[in-house]
Amino acid sequence: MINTSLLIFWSSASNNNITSTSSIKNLPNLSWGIAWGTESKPICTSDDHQVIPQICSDGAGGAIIVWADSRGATYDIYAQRINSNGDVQWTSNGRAICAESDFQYSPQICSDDAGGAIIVWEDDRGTVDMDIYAQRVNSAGSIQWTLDGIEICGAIDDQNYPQIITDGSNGAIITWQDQRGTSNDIYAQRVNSAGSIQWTLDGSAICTKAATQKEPQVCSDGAGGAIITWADWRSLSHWDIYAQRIKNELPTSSHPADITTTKTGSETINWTLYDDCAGGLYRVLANDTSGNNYMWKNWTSWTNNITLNIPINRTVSGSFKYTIEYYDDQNQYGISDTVIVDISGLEISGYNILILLISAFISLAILKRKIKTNRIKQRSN
Ligand SMILES: [Ca+2]
Ligand SMILES: [Ca+2]
Ligand SMILES: [Ca+2]
Ligand SMILES: [Ca+2]
Repeated sequence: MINTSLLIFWSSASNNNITSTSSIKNLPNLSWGIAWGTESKPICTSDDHQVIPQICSDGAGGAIIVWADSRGATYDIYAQRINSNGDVQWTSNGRAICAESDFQYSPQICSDDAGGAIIVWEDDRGTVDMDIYAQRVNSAGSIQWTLDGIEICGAIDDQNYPQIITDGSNGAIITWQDQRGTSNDIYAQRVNSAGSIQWTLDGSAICTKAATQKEPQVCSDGAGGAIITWADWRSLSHWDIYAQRIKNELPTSSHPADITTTKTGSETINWTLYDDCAGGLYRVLANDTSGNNYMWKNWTSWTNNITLNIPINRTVSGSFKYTIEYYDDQNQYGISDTVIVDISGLEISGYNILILLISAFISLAILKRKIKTNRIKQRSN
């Protein structure tokens, strides 16, 4: 039997509280029906107003819900997690995601793909205009980034209407409408799992055409980037719809010069890897004297624009190829790079060692014999 429920949330005009119920569709041979009783489950019923609820899955059959909340002196952002029975999992009436003294509103939420969520909102703290802030909360309701959120965009004039999706690496891609220029435009920013912004400070411009661009929506492009669409007044006579993709750039590698060195040299292969985000993993393959590849350095993390200084295998002389393979934090591979290393120096093979040992043994025997002969001569004298 298929038992699927759809969680539906609304804010009631009569009391401005957050309420939920389950779906109401009846299909033959399917078990559809409300699961939590006709009264629905209370999520937050505290005094004052709770509005603009938004929801995402908690990845465990329940959900995380966020809303704007006027219980304090100004609107704040609160959230609550519920399990599959609709029972609240965190502090009664929700935990504060941002209770900063100024105005926070228009929250949006996406899963962090780890049982928690990333939440974004408009925020007018400290200035006369709106900015964009975000916070990550884990499955237990503990905030993960700076108290009251990190700044996603603090540019002049208003930034409004944020939207958010997961970036597939426990971070998020966020877009909003932005009035920093002469007209409303569309900007976007990526934030990683640790709360560090990944693109240009205050966001990458998605569309800065004349006239108004507003109300963006965003979805993943399936490769670490996003596709964003919005309403556009560029015709100056009617609203149109436009879209743009912001893509995850593939990582790239420097190409260090080939190296000619000796067994006692000290050079390293100084690859540097670059990416539009934080980095990823790399490995180095080398070939042995038979030309077969082997793993010289297993998968290791790399950081954007930090030189790697890979040591060289100096145990035998010859010409060897070292090849770096690498990918970024979205598992997108860059083009591998190869450096040729020529090593010179005296070979001490097993055969040579045997010859040396035999020579030493013979020399020692001859020496002993000479000493013995001398002693006999001395006695006979
Ligand atoms: Ca507030
Ligand atoms: Ca602003
Ligand atoms: Ca514009
Ligand atoms: Ca990248």
